[in-house]
Amino acid sequence: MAYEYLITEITEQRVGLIRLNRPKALNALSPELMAELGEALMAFDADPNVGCLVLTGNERAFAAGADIKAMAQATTVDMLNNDLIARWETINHLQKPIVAAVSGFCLGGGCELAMACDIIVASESAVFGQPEINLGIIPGFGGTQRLTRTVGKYLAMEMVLTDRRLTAQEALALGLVNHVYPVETYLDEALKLAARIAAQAPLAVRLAKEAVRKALELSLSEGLTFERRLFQMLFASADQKEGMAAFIEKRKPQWQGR
Ligand code: DAK
Repeated sequence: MAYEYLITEITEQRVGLIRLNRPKALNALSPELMAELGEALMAFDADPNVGCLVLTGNERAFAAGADIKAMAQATTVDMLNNDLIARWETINHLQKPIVAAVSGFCLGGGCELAMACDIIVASESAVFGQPEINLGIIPGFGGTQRLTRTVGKYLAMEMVLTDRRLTAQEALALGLVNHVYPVETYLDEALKLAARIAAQAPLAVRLAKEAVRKALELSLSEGLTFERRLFQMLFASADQKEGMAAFIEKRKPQWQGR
């Protein structure tokens, strides 16, 4: 499908790549772009030829936030509009893992979008921040919640209250990103990582993602019970039989996704 604000492709390694493509506006996340992103995410999530997704921007900007020009005159009712929220929330409902490949500005809604992904690969030029306070607003898509759970209360407070920004190396040290690579290679490295995931048993990948994400929401005992149920469920899959038989027979497994 052709998009106006995105470039998408499926690689030979079963990775669904989505590039945000509003370079002149530093990939500001307009309602139109977010509508397309919601569609592209859902399409790749449903596509059996895709095992893992990668979301990226360009070298200068992953995304400099939600589109301020599109939001400047908005009312509370506009902001409560279900359609708008749904466009942003699609990423929270993906069954397949999604890797953010971040370079340059990763600010406001851009940082929140990256944090909504499952793994973050950054270039050395990436800058993470929540500058909403400069606009008289606060983060609205997880910037006070996901960021705090990752970097802790005190730093999150400083970032949200003063627009303190993190370099890629700081983000790496804080566990906000998985890897930092040179600008020339960060996207290839993100694609390689996604390809490794896409080569695994699809059902196990899906349930592993679900279980790890639940760890942030459930108590330990609820989480352990949840994990055990998913673990037990996988013993009904052909891929569990195949994976273990392949190990014993010293060969590569052939996954069927069922
Ligand atoms: N929105 C619209 N346009 C933007 C933009 C943005 N966020 N960021 C940059 N641009 C545009 C600039 O206006 C400029 O356009 P022209 O003037 O050329 O037409 C072009 O991109 C290049 O930007 P600059 O000329 O400013 O470039 P610089 O290198 O000088 O500066 C910058 C780069 C990233 C430091 C600067 O552009 C900047 O500060 N941008 C704004 C960053 C920001 O404040 N971001 C947070 C926005 S608020 C929600 C979901 C999401 C959100 C809230 C709720 N729900 C689902 C409820 C998120 C809110 C936000 O993200």
